[in-house]
Amino acid sequence: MDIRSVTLRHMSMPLLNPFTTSFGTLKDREFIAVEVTDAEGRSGWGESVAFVEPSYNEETLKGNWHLLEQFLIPLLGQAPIGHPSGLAERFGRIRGNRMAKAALETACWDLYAKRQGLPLASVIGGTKTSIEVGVSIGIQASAERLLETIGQKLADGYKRIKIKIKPGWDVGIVDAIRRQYPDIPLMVDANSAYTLADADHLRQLDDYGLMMIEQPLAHDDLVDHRELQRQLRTPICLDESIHSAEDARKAIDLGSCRIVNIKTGRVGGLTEAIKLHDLCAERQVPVWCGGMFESGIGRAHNIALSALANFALPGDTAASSNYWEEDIVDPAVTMANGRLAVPEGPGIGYGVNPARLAKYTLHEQSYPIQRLEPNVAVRGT
Ligand code: OSB
Ligand code: MG
Repeated sequence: MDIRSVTLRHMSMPLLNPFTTSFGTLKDREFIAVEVTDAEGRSGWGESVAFVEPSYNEETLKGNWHLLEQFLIPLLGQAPIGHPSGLAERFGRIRGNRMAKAALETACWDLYAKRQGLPLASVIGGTKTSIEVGVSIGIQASAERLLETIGQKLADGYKRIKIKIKPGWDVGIVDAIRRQYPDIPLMVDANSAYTLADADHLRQLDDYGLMMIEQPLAHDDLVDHRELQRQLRTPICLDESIHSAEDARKAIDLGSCRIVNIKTGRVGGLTEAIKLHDLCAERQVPVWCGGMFESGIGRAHNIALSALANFALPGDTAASSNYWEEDIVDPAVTMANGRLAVPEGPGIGYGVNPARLAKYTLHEQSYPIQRLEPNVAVRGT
């Protein structure tokens, strides 16, 4: 691929409804949109899902910008890029900072697929033509408000409901939901709000037929999750604790979880996400695609990834209308009967709308990539 420039845009899009988790409330989604452009003027798109504050993980929007500008974009220019599956290794000399890596790596995957004239989903081996969708609902002001929101999302057609929980907003709330909706596919996500000392309390959740409890314990823990899983009938799903296929192997071997949430940003890109998917498939551990309030760009990548066969459970890949008054892609991501179609057009299959992109851009910067002759010796490679 002959990549000639990378453009970073600091975006800010207002969420339709503020979203509260055990770690805070979000009103405007700020993120970095990454555009890579080749010699023919084709563009590939990715987005960094890092938040402004390091509250979900240690990465931040500004930290990602720094990593991209000072380290990752220069690495792109260091040697010719054949296939995007080679980028993970090239970025491997940089520790961590997986969301920054994923932002640039996924943009290159989109460009690669467009150059092949193929949908990204097929390029990565996806076989589904549509995917099942769930929805994640934040902590609400009251139980009544939550039940009302659940009712709306079920009417919209979402195939499973996930609610955020924290101490004081957990067993009682799940009980209230089950009284009204005894049979809906339901799960909870704690975003690390508990410790092993809460095991007795969390065991009460076993009475409610939940599909899973997501990330109950510390973001960096596998050992206590193992102990908790031994005490719970409800499957534990890990999100924050899994950064790679290797982490998943260890978690599965230990018995720390029975389900894995895959987020491309959290694991450093599509190549690692696919590896993680394949490892879990081999171990017969179902996976599903998590969400990070992506714009249409990241959402389109999530849809392509979810086309892989072992994405066996509905993901947090809701339609654009769940988040935005207007999305920055055309067409908006829409759902029919609880499913999203996997696009058939080249690359991510959604176009970025220039006017709406500009409207939500706070700041942008382009970085030229020096053209390399294939046989030029490159320092450090
Ligand atoms: O833990 O899955 C999570 C959003 C931001 C950060 C972390 C999480 C979430 C969600 C919402 O649950 C997923 C979405 O709808 O994009
Ligand atoms: Mg989660």
